[in-house]
Amino acid sequence: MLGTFLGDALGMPVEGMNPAAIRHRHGLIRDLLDARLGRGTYTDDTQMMAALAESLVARRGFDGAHAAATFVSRLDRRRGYGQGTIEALERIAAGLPWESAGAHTYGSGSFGNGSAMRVAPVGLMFHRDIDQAVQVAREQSDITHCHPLGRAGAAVMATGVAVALRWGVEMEEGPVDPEVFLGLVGHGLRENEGLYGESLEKVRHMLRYCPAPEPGDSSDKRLAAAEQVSAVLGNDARAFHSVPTALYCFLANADDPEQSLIHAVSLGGDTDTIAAMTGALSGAYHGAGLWPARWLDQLEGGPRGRDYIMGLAEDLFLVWLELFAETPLQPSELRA
Ligand code: R7I
Ligand code: MG
Ligand code: MG
Repeated sequence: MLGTFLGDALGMPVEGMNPAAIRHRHGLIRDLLDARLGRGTYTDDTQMMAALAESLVARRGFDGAHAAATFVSRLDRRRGYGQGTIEALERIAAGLPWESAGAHTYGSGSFGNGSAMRVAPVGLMFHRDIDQAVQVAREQSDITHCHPLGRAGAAVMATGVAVALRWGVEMEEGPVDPEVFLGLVGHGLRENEGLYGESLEKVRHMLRYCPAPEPGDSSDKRLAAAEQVSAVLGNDARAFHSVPTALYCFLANADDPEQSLIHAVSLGGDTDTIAAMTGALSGAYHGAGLWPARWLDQLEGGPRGRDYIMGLAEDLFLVWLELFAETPLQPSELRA
């Protein structure tokens, strides 16, 4: 949850810029930059993630009507929400049932990344039962993003967070095997979601042929690699052009959460969201202890800022402990 916030805050100031423009204006972004609402502030990505966590805690599990009402009550337009999400939340506020509020957005429901960027708490809460994580991820997507490709993006991200958390714990942070990881992430996909299957294949390919930059790499080499990754995997606000990119950023930098976010932001496009999703994966794997203090110190405070998010994570953990700590692991072994 902190990883979502950090990636969001690091990427937000350059959201929408391409990799060359980012390099020209800022060089390699390693530190939180000044922004419209101030350095270290969060956007819709963190706000919706927190709202979902609040609802999971309050209802001790997923309750669609409650989660939808929480999204509505937390809506703050200054935080840069996607248009489809705003429309769905306005319909819910006007009394439409949450199951159908987003049904006609963009014709047949949104496939934006809005329901994937917020889903980390679902992956955390249901990490012992990945089928359930996938199911809840799809249900919470329906509130705003009911296009099959939007739902699948949320399912893939929740699975990624669940597997990353389990890998960190069960394998004692042993090195992540990208083949096994991506195989598990693809496991919950349905037949009509083949596009994600292809994307996961492209992630494998890019990990092999375009690995993370080395510390000594020239700025030109980094830029060429960033342009290649964003061209092949995508870097825009469509779920299928950003969820696979976040998986790549995590897997290419699985031993170094700080670098995973720096790498994600360098790819340009939907930088806050790709970095937020990368942060969710890196944070689930490593825990909160490896994030740089210079970033944590500069995160927005206030009523829904850093300390609040950390407290919310603690609350979610306590609910998990009470309800799910005894749940048998499904699948029982990650390597299976
Ligand atoms: O998904 P959503 O909440 O947006 C999240 C993004 C993140 O980058 C946040 O940081 C914030 O900046 O917004 O909002 P949507 O409007 O549902 O979807 C986002 C984008 O996906 C839209 O602007 C469209 O470009 C694209 N999109 C679609 N395009 C064509 N047809 C989503 N669904 C469709 C579609 O059905
Ligand atoms: Mg945002
Ligand atoms: Mg974004």
